[in-house]
Amino acid sequence: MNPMDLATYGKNTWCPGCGNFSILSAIRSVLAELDGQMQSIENVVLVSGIGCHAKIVDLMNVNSFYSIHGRVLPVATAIKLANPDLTVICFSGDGDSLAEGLDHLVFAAKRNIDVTLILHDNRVYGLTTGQFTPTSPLGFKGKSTPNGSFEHPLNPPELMLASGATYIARGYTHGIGLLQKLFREAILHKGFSFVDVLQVCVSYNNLYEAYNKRTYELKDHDASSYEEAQKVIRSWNYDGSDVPIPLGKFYEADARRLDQAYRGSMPNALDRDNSISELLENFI
Ligand SMILES: Cc1ncc(C[n+]2csc(CCOP(=O)(O)OP(=O)(O)O)c2C)c(N)n1
Ligand code: SF4
Ligand SMILES: [Mg+2]
Repeated sequence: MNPMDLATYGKNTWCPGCGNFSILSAIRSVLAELDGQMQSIENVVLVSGIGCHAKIVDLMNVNSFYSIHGRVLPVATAIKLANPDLTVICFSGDGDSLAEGLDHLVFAAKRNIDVTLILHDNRVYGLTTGQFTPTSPLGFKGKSTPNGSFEHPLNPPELMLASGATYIARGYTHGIGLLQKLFREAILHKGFSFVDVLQVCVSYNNLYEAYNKRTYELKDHDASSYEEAQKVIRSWNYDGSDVPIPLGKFYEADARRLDQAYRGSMPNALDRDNSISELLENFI
């Protein structure tokens, strides 16, 4: 399959220079490559939230569900539990999954549900034109913080490590080769996989210069060690300090998954021989 086989005639309204173009290109090539290797593209479902990031599903000729702001993971969880044979990939924003949808993100990691979440982390509300988000740096000046934000940013990979995610990585939209590698690994990983993508929003939070100067790719990092992962993740706290920013796979582990456990203990929801009353009997 050719990556352009996954293109649509949808109108692309992203600003010229937006980092979302790299995410789109990377996911198209990875899914085209995995088609047939992993399973057919017909068994892949994309789920998005609401924001500039979410428009990606309009541009992908793949089954998709355009959900509502903050609720990408409840929809993805339901799809995976109803049909565990599907590969479910979520596209979410930093506002989407770290503000309104934060509890869903923590619980998806805690449950280790076998879905992938790609976070378009532009560290701003892009679609609503420039308000600060949980990953905006201290002092960020935007529409809702004209005098600068007073809050310290969250460190999403650290939150994911503490919550139980079993694949955690960070990419940057100026490094498409690494993005492809991380997307491929995350999709093939069995369990909750989280890829934080430093996605530059050229219109409201243009961090190209800082990221080009400070990002580096991890070498000789032991991703099987929780302690090593914690150390490298904590080496940059999304603040404005001039420290190097590591990119790559931080952590990968094998652990019990919700979809596995659920399938073992509940009748298959897709089996038409199971009547609703039979299913409900499990809860009495
Ligand atoms: C339930 C609900 N709450 C709030 C909004 C308003 N809203 C739409 S997009 C958005 C912010 C998007 O920011 P982010 O998730 O970071 O995505 P980006 O646009 O930066 O890709 C908000 C607050 C909404 N549409 N629905
Ligand atoms: S507002 Fe920002 S995130 Fe949205 S399309 Fe434009 S550059 Fe991209
Ligand atoms: Mg955003």
